[in-house]
Amino acid sequence: MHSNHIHFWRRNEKYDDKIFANQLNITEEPLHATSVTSCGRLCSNLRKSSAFSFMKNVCYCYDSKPTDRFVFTTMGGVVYYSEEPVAKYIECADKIYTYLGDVDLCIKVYSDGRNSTDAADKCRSDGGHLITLDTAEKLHAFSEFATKYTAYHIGLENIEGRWEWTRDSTLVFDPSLWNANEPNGQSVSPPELCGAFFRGSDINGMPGVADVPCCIPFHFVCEL
Ligand SMILES: [Ca+2]
Repeated sequence: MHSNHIHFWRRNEKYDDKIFANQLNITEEPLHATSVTSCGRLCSNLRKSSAFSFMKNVCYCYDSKPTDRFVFTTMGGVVYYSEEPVAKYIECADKIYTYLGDVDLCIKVYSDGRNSTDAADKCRSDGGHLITLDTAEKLHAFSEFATKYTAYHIGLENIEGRWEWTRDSTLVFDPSLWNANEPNGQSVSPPELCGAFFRGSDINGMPGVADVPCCIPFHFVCEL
């Protein structure tokens, strides 16, 4: 699954009054911190940090959560925190995205026109990506939000003749997602090397994807 969940520190009394240093600590020496909050902030800035303990001005950042198997030193007054993933729908609401529970997608539709590169940049600045609509279920779920006869940039690109989802190139592109008569390479210069969501190109208004020029500004859809 995606590793895009944000995290927060949760107080974990279970390991209070214990120091797990020398087995789990990320830095050789404990860090100096003036409060639990600043200790948490220091540890958040260290890659891989997923737990910490704090006492007075002494802050240990751990690279994994202690378990009962680990050796510890007893030290009264130590408080212990560990990192917990935030549920996706909470993260979604925090960033003013819309959560589509049926397909577990957290999306935002932008209606200012951008080319594919600028659209991807905007999604990244939200901490996300251009949306991956790799299944018919996701296409249909998103189509509720899409205006008919309007193209939306999504995270699909033609890389050396192969259609790839930009977020995860190991996902296999399902050709049944194409709109009727797509991909048609209608424009030659610029070539149609980006995939866009489009609804309404056939008589049933079925949602699907179409090949479009990457440089043309369209609405776009980000997901977290
Ligand atoms: Ca086309």
